Amino acid sequence: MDEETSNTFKSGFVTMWGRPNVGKSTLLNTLVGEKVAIVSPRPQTTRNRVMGICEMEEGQIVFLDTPGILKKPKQKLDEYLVKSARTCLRDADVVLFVVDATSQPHGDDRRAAKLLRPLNKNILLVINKIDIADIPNLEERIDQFKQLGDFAGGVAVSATARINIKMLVDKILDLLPENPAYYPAGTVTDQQEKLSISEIIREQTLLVIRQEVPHGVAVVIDELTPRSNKLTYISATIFVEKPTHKQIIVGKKGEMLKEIGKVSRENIQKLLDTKVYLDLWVKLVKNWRKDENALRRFGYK
Ligand SMILES: Nc1nc2c(ncn2[C@@H]2O[C@H](COP(=O)(O)OP(=O)(O)OP(=O)(O)O)[C@@H](O)[C@H]2O)c(=O)[nH]1
Ligand SMILES: [Mg+2]
Repeated sequence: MDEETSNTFKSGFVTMWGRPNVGKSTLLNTLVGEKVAIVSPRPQTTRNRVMGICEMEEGQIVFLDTPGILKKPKQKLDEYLVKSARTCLRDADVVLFVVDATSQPHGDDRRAAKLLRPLNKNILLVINKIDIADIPNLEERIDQFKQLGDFAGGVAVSATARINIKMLVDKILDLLPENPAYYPAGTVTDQQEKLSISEIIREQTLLVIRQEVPHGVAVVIDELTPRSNKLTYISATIFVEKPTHKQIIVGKKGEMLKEIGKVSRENIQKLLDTKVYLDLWVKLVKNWRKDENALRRFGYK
């Protein structure tokens, strides 16, 4: 290798793709080394394109997280999610097709794979959650996933236990074009502060609604005012679709809302590096996922 090629720098966009709940956002956070995307055990956690950057000597990788691809968009919000996910594919130099090793390929994996076919992109198959995939025939399962598309390579990983992450990064770098960095060194995400804060509150809310499908939750920051270098005042509203959800989120004597507020505040303090006073409200807006105006108001347009 001559000196010039050994010094090449690579940079490009890598889109996370796959059905809901396979661990795309968790993997993005692991690759970036910081929590930029929210994660929950419920499907359809991610709603916006989230960008996170991984930097190393050999290059800069810009990861784009997408909402998991849904079976059939039923609501206006679902249509928005699919559209937002597909936009991220357009810009991708490499696509990570993420699947869950703990279950067999299912219809949603096939559907997600099918959307990649006409694109003519380099796709890496990423088989995630191998830390809990306690099956004797992992090889066989990997072969089943390989049938879903035409992959430039594949790797079995664990986003939470950090297994084979370096191997994945190397495979991505191999496929990226030689380019100078797209973003200044040290950039981690382009996410606006307000959005990061509302996502932290939405994550904590999803974590408390155990028994109900949480898709009807949206969070809006009504006010964000630094009161001094040391204190930021934030007022936020959690919107829900059903009276029962409101009851669950508020909880007995407001206990649940207090807990959501407490953990959210701790996380927001870390993000802003100031003390935070957080005022949280819960409001009912029936059927907002079908309502264009509400979607716009909640930032999904
Ligand atoms: N054991 C284990 N759990 C994981 C791993 N990666 C993700 N998870 C868990 O899987 C669940 C879903 O993770 P997310 O990162 O929110 O999944 P996602 O693909 O982004 O989901 P959507 O945003 O809904 O499309 C969470 O409970 C994660 O903690 C892993 O490598 N091992
Ligand atoms: Mg996600």
